[in-house]
Amino acid sequence: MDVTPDKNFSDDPFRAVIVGLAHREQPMEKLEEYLEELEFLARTAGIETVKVFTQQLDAPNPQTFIGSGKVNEVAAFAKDNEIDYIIFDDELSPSQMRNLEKEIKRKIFDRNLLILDIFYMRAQTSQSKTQVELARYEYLLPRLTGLWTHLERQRGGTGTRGGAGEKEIETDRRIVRSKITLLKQKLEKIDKQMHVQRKNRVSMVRVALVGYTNVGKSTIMNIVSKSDVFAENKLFATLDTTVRKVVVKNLPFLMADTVGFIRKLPHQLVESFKSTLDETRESDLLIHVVDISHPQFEDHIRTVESTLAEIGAIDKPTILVFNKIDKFPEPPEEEWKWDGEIHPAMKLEDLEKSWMARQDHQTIFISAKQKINLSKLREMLYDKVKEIHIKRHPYNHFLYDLPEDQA
Ligand SMILES: Nc1nc2c(ncn2[C@@H]2O[C@H](COP(=O)(O)OP(=O)(O)OP(=O)(O)O)[C@@H](O)[C@H]2O)c(=O)[nH]1
Ligand SMILES: [Mg+2]
Repeated sequence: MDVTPDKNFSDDPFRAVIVGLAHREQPMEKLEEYLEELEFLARTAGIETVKVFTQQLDAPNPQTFIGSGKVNEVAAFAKDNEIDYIIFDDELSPSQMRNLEKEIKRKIFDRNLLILDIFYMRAQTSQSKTQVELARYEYLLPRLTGLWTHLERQRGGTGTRGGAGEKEIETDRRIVRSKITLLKQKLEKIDKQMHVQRKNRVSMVRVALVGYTNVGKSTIMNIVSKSDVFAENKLFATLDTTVRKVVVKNLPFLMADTVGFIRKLPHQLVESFKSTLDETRESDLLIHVVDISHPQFEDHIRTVESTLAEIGAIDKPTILVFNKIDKFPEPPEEEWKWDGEIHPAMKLEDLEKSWMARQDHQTIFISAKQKINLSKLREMLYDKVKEIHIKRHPYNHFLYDLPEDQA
């Protein structure tokens, strides 16, 4: 079989080709945005994108997703350019994956698999490790092919190629099925413990930071709680929920930093991350953080809201925090346009006006990095949390005495 030998993580980064398909439901300009995000995801997984292929079809090809001519083109490129992986932006059916692998002779990833791999690399606690492992096995089970072999299974994350026959694959399937059963049992046990832990702190108001990945949730958590949560310019820097006790003035409450959302989060992941997301579901107040400097921030808001709806956490009081105003790309003066609607050539000032005018959520514009408007955010948090706190504890227990000058 035409596959080059394995690489180690210490070697050069893995080399990949990205493939995207524009069709009736996904026009080319949307596709280009999505592929940019896919490239960022690949980079996060330590994979370098060497080339991007796109194709326009009426609908995906049921056998190979893209057309057969394009398959040959990708295969030839992969052969001539030492390509390790072929990454597709959309979910591939098990048979599409198999057919593509047979034709191109490279390991095929789709967006889901890539996200699952990144989660796998990032998982820290036994809860998130178990959750990701379970989600990954469930996704892989119908997709086990010659190139996803027993080696793959030991290694777990991205990497490792080798061939295997149908018999070996059948053995693999059996092993994977029994692993799934074991992981589910393990997770149930962990979930029970976590539930008890959460129950033990019900009396304090609980606030959860939610939002698209890489918007600055952990940075805000660090500043507000003065803690040290891992934040960096990579997707899914945070997988495990971190909860900190925060005190603003005389008011203590709990603040949770949670996993970021992304477009097309694999269903298996949302399923198995339900308990991590319990922190969000059980919180009293959401801080929905948005990266206002990102050209697709409105798409991001929609993705976050629909994921929140999926886990049953949408109807909560919410503060909408537009972060990274320092990076907001102001349009050139001659393009300024302001008619009360939201559109691309808007100044930050006008964007603020139109969002502030909306009644559904409280809104604030900040820069966590440049420390702009942070005291206003604290103030807003204080008011909201206090409102919830007083409703819950009308006799005021837990509120510390304020120093005289602040009373
Ligand atoms: N320019 C600018 N960058 C910021 C700001 N806030 C955060 N960042 C940067 O954005 C990147 C992502 O920040 P994180 O706090 O890790 O974001 P997150 O939402 O926790 O990301 P995940 O945990 O990966 O979902 C980091 O490189 C931050 O330094 C800001 O106000 N302005
Ligand atoms: Mg984070």
